[in-house]
Amino acid sequence: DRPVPAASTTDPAVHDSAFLRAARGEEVPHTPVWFMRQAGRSLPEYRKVRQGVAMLESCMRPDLVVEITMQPVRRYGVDAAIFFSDIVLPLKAVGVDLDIVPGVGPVVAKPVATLEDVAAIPDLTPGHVSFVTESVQRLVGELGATPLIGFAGAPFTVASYLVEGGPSKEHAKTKAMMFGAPDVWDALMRKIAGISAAYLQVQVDAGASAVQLFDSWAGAMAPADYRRYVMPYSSEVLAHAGTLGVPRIHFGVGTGELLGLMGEAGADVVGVDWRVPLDEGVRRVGGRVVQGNLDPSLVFAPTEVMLERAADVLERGRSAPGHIFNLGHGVMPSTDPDQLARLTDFVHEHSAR
Ligand code: 1CP
Repeated sequence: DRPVPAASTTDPAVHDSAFLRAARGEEVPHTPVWFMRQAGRSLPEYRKVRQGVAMLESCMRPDLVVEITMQPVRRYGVDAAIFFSDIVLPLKAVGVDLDIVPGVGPVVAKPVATLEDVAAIPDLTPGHVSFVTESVQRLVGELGATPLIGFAGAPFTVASYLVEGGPSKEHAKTKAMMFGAPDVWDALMRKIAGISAAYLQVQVDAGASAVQLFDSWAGAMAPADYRRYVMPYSSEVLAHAGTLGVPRIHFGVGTGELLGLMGEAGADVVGVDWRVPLDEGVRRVGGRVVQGNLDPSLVFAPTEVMLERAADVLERGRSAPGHIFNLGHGVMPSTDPDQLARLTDFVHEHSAR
């Protein structure tokens, strides 16, 4: 009793794409590949269209979202596009006072500390993000057979920005709330889970054919605390996404000890960073499909070294029911796009069945 598939996945070419076949654990003509943060500062064509346009403004302009999302698809021939946006965009859309500051990241004007602060954050309705609906619809038309991945931030990672007020290494205030004010924590995590679930649904309703939940900073948690304070809320988002009929990818950084739980949270595909050998990752996620996991720094090595390591990742990925090749985290801005072009071609050729 599979849920009703989204409109885009009823397009047979998209449905049978290597990316979606791999995500479902089916046979593939080659291992599909895409790169987290494939759009963005590593591309000269991105820097050009972003000139004079602030990050969040660019996310709200369908012409720019479509162009920027298409750029890496055109350049590399990757097997999937990822919607150009940011994990804090839905908060901005509902009215949270925040900005993405160049060279810093998301900065929140009034960090969240109390139940009143949480209550002041509105729930997300499709009307808040009509520009997302329009952008996704236009993109799906342009992408043809290439699937579009929609995404949202997982509650913990988004909460960290809201509570800390900006990027943080230690997440100390966030953990202080988690351990010291569990009622506020629960209210905040529920609020974000609702926003992220609604935001994913908007993207799938408009034509996205897979979703990725980014819990980039989940690796800051010990497993028992992850299970108690983080996992239930991510599960809520993933359960809702499960009703939409598209594969769900669950990703975090430094999550070696959490991979089993991240799979159990309700993911079809678990992203593995480069610190865990991919075949070991496959064991830890309990036979789920995996995504990853070349060290993003390897693009700075000589090409033959990078490709040798990519071959090793492909080999280890064969122990999974399905493997989607990716970097272990996002493309770094100083990456040479020609290296990613060579990497894409290599993955396609080396894995051709
Ligand atoms: O591949 C693509 O097209 C990238 C689209 C994308 C995605 C998936 C952007 C654009 N942001 C994100 C998600 C995101 N944003 C994550 C999860 C993914 C990850 O772990 O890399 C996180 C943690 C953020 C928060 C964020 N936004 C940061 C990190 C700050 C920190 O805490 O260290 C930063 C620097 C941003 C800004 C941002 N988002 C996206 C871009 C291209 C940029 C750079 C700003 C710019 O180009 O002006």
